[in-house]
Amino acid sequence: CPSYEYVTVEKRGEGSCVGLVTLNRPKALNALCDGLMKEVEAAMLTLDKDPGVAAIILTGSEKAFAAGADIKEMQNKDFVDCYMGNFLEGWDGVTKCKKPVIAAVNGYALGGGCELAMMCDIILAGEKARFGQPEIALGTIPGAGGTQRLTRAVGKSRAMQMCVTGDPINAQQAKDWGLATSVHPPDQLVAEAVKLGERIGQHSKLVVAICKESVNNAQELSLHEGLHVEKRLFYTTFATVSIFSIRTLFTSFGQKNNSI
Ligand code: CO8
Repeated sequence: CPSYEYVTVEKRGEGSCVGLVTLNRPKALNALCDGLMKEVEAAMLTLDKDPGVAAIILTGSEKAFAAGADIKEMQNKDFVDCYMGNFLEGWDGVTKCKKPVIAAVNGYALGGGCELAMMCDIILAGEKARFGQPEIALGTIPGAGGTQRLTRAVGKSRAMQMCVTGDPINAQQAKDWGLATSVHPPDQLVAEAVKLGERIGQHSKLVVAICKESVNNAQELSLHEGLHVEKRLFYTTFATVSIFSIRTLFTSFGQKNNSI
């Protein structure tokens, strides 16, 4: 792996099949500066291309997943800087991964930190996690999905309340509201995410990627279009090695082939 300043990259789990990207800017509570976001994209896409990796985890520290966009980097920008400089352009690298991305969120996930977690496919929360969109208190609004992905995840009334008050929710609320799938003790969170990644790794990488594409279409397409594309993607799986190996499994108890 290339060397990074703001993230660390490892492989964990059985057969090193789970990529782990850890935000590592502790003095600023993993505030998302431009350099960090570029490294997140590079690290995620490197793991996404690694044929041995089945799923990727994005995590931070026990105190902070990420405390938002870097306020110091943002504070002197004016409208022209933002508009002409395409501020936040390219900060959505996580969404370009074909493999499932699991956010393991301990501590603060605020502003851009909450938005970054929501760019992932599955969120697991540590017991002390706090999810919030506090931009309103800074005189701005969420700019990387906080009004959009959050609304799709928790519904309009809850998202509206979070965005217009700026008040965070805790891990249990995040789970109850469907933002996170489960809550774990902080020191076990990454291990739980690795287990989930290993579980995903028991299936065909190709079919998992197709499945992820189809689930994500539900966020983008009408039901009619989504069902149509789902059916087409379903048909494509009948052209894969995986389905042939399942046929073998049913006929001669052969091993399921998850290497493709
Ligand atoms: N930016 C820059 N530095 C930060 C940030 C931040 N967002 N958050 C914390 N820090 C720094 C502090 O300045 C401090 O540094 P120093 O010691 O040099 O002064 C260090 O981290 C520790 O912070 P605190 O002393 O404040 O730690 P506390 O434990 O007392 O408080 C909090 C923790 C509550 C998280 C507090 O730090 C805080 O409120 N931070 C700001 C949270 C916030 O408002 N975030 C939203 C930012 S706006 C935004 O994210 C716009 C979205 C843009 C899209 C991004 C797309 C991915």
